[in-house]
Formats: sequence, C-alpha cells, structure tokens
Amino acid sequence: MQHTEPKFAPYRGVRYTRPEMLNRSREFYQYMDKRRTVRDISDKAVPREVIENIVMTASTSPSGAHKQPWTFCVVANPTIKKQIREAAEKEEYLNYHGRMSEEWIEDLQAFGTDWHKPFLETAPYLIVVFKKAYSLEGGEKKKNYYVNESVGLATGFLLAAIHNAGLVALTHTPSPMNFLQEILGRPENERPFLLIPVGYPADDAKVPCLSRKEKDEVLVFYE
Ligand code: IYR
Repeated sequence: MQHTEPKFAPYRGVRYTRPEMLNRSREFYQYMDKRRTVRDISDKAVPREVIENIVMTASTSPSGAHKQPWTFCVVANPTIKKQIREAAEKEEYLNYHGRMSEEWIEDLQAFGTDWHKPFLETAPYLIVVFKKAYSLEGGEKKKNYYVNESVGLATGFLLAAIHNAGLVALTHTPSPMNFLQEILGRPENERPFLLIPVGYPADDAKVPCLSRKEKDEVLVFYE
C-alpha cells in the first residue's frame, strides 16, 4: 500500500473576546430558534446564486476521512418537479393508507400532513440530497466512511444556510424514495437521502404550534 506523508498548515481559526463570544453564541441561538419547517412555500423566484452559496456552505461540513460523500441535485425544471411530485404522492398515498403504523399517523396529527405534496411543484427549487455509499473515481470504487453521519451533518449545515438566507425549507422524506435516483439519472453509488423544497414562505404560511424542549431536557453537564 502506498504511504502518503500528511501535510499540515497553520490554522488560527476565528477569534473573539469573551464578551463577543457570549454575544455571538446567544444571538446565533436566538436566530436559529426562529427557524421553522415550512410546508407553505411561495412560488416566488429565488436567485440561483443564493442556492449555489447555500449548497457550497453545506459542502463545508466535516465528513468521514474528508470524503464529502454527497451530491446536491437542485431541481428548478417544472417538468421534473411534476414527475417528482407524482412519484412521491404515489408512495405517500400508500404510506398514509396502510404502510404507516397507527402510532405514526397519530404522531403526525399535530402537523396536519397527508399524502398531497403540492410544495414539490410550487417551491422554486427542490434540493435532492444524495449520499454516496461509495465513490467512483475514474470508474474505480473507493470506500466512504460514516456516510449517514456525514450527509446528515451536511444537511444540517444546508438547513442553517437556508435559514440564514431568509428562506424556508421542508425536510421531506417520501418513502421509499429510489424514484429520485431514477428520475434524476443518478449513478449506482448515489442513494437519495432527503428531498428539500426551498423558497420564500407563502404570504399566508402557517406552521404548527410547537415548543422546543427546555435546556434541562436536552443538556447534561458533567463538571
Ligand atoms: N413522509 C410522510 C410522513 C411524515 C413522516 C414524518 I417522521 C414527518 O415528520 C412528517 C411526515 C410525509 O411526508 O407526509
């Protein structure tokens, strides 16, 4: 096996004073706490460059052995969006009519979801996140590591970037979703991970009344 010497460069990071740090951390938390998953997405056009910046932010995420095992397919084409909607609704119809357990259906009641997915056509962009089970470099199979963790992290970055741009998104998981691989003609090593419609919130957008867990429910310190 070939051995490559590691190369390191100095890294200063970004540095703040303690008060700046405190302020920034609080303000970022408050800003992120304004993010909501939105199903009522406007058809208003979003500049393509904004989407490019958002995707490239996602791609700064850490990944196993820095393999960046992801592809973000951005669909604006109305014919392809329609195909995706039709395929997703077909699966969701079956999910809501027998494939999902009673408990699951009950857990979703607060969200008012059903098998209709109009946002798949109204949203100006659908970002389809694919994970690469393995990589193909010049036709050669290369291993990837911690693929789900890596792509999950990148998708988190993506959602934060979408919110930062003043846009909204929905983390949609039609199931099964292999139809995305077919419709988008993705190679064998790419598997659909999440389908994320992105846009402005509709003027009459509503979100379910939910609260987030308190600090003592999600945070445990060992000091
Ligand atoms: N995929 C279905 C069902 C669904 C599942 C979960 I978990 C949600 O948080 C919301 C919906 C749908 O998209 O309707």
